[in-house]
Formats: sequence, structure tokens, C-alpha cells
Amino acid sequence: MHIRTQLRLIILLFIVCCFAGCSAQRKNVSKIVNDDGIIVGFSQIGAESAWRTCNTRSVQEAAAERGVQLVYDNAEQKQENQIKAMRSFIAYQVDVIVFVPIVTDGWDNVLQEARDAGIPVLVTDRKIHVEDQSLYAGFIGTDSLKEGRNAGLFLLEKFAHMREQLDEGKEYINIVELFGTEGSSVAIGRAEGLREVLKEHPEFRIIYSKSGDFLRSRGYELAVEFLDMYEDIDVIFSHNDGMTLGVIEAMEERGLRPGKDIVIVTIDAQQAAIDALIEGKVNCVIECNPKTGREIINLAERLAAGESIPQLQYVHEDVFYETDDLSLIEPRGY
Ligand code: GYE
Repeated sequence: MHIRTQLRLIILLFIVCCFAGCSAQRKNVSKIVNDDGIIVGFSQIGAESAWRTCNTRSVQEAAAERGVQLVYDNAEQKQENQIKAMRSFIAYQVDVIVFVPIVTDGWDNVLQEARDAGIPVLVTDRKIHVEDQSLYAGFIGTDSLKEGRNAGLFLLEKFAHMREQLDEGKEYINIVELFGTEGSSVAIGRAEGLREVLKEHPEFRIIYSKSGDFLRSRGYELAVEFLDMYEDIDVIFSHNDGMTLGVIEAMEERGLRPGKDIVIVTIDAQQAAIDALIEGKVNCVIECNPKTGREIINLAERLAAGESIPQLQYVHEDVFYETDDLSLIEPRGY
């Protein structure tokens, strides 16, 4: 290994230790060593769902494939840990920073520091709000507004068919929403997209909306709460499969039939959700694609080479309906 790279890696370990307050002790800082590939600092938010671990794996595998040295930090769901990690990447002078912003706000300063250090930043998965859009080179990830809209369109279709099954006197179609992480662009987008589509249809009303932080355990706890509170729930709109699986568990414990007694719409399309769709326990699964590693590393290499990249890139995503030929769905791998 070239003496210069060895020196940079030793300095890296030292600086990561200093900056992240020995976050290296947090088992999360890892690196892949090879000859002179570019060095990418990757700040991931955590491991809260099967989606997240698949996303991390996808980036790590793509980096290894391309001979890119990936300095990975898991912020354990804390923005301050992400900012610490990004400052350690800056101190070390990585070639590119890639980060998943856990929430939309609070990144202006550290992005300014990266720019002052001449390090391009790629935002992935979730979006940010910054005064100066040029503080980051580009975004690649999901179109959460579209995901929310697709959920709304499915409900319009579903209840158009169910209208006659609903009691004559039933005035409203009651929706319970399991919100993702507060302040995250994906939760905000999914919620907005649904409301945008349903605003012209006042018979649909959201009677309960709480954050389950994308966690299965929270999905379960909140289900116990809202099933106690309401007799007449028609729809559960869950911002991710992890929370949905918790809901299904709680419903079945009470002898309720998910997907039949209550219509369920969920987002991510991990294998367990597709299995639930096949079993009729959920009615619509909206894909959110975690396998963006190759695109991310490709964009990082272009940035390291001084190229510009598109400011906004959405990854391809499908919707899986209960009425589809579900045998055609490829194994999800997460
Ligand atoms: O839907 C959820 C994860 O940011 C798109 O975060 C991602 C979301 C995904 O926890 O499972």
C-alpha cells in the first residue's frame, strides 16, 4: 500500500477517534482498505429497519466492488452523531461525503464546513432544507410525495369498490396513520402526498396520526393504543413495513383480521410485507427502493473526479396491489 495512503489512514483513525469522541468505540466506524481508491465518508442514520440495513449493505457492497474506501458511521438515530461524523470526515479530508439526513433541518453549518474544505457532499435517501442549495452537490433517493399520493390513489380505488359494502349510514372512512420519524423528509412527504390526494374526498378522514419512528416495536405499541381508542377504523396507512408488522401482530392478538377487518397500506416492500400481501394481511405495498449503492458510489466517483451531478435524482419504485399476480414479484432480498 502506498505510503501516502497508509499515512492518511493512520491520521484518519486518529481524527475519527478525536472527533467522534472515540465513536470508533461505538462499533460503527469501519473502513475497507485498498490501494488508492477514493475515500468516501458515509454517514448512515442507524439500523432501525430491514430497509435501512439493506441500504447500508448496498452501499458497502458497491464500494467494495469499485475499490472505493468507505468510512462508514452509524449515527444511531442521532443528528448530533451524524454532524460529529461528518466533521471527522472533513478533518480527515475524505474525497466525498455521502450522508442520509435523519431530519430535514440543521445541516447548513456542517455543509458550509465541508464546502470550505473543498469536499463535495452527496445527500441520499432523505432530503434536506438548506438556505443555499449549492451547499450540497446533489440528491439521490426516494420520491416520498409520490409514495403518499400512490397510497391515496389506492384508497380511492379500493373504497370506490367497497362503497356498497359500507353501512348505508357510514359517513366517513376513518384512517389511522403511523407516521415515520418526526422531521424526516420521507415521513413529511408520505403524509403530504396522501392528504393531497384525499383533500377532494371529504368522506376520508384521518382520525389518528402518531410517529412510530419507523420501528416495529412502536408500530405494535401504537396499534394497541389506537385499537383501544377506536371501534370504527377502516384504514391503516403505515409509513413503513416495520411498523406495519407490529400492527399486524397487535391486531391478530385481538382476533382481528389485518387486510380484511381493516384495509392496510404500507411502504417499503420488504419481503415480510410482500408475504403479508400474498396472505391478504395487507392490501397495498408501495415500494421504496433501498438498493441504491451502485448509483451512490457512481455519483461519488464522479464528484471525486470533479464532475457535476444532477441536483435531484429519484430511484425507480413500484406499487404492489392485492389484485396483482403476486407470484411474479421477485424475492426482495430484505
Ligand atoms: O421507509 C424506512 C426507514 O428513509 C426511506 O427509513 C427511508 C425510510 C424507510 O426506516 O423503513
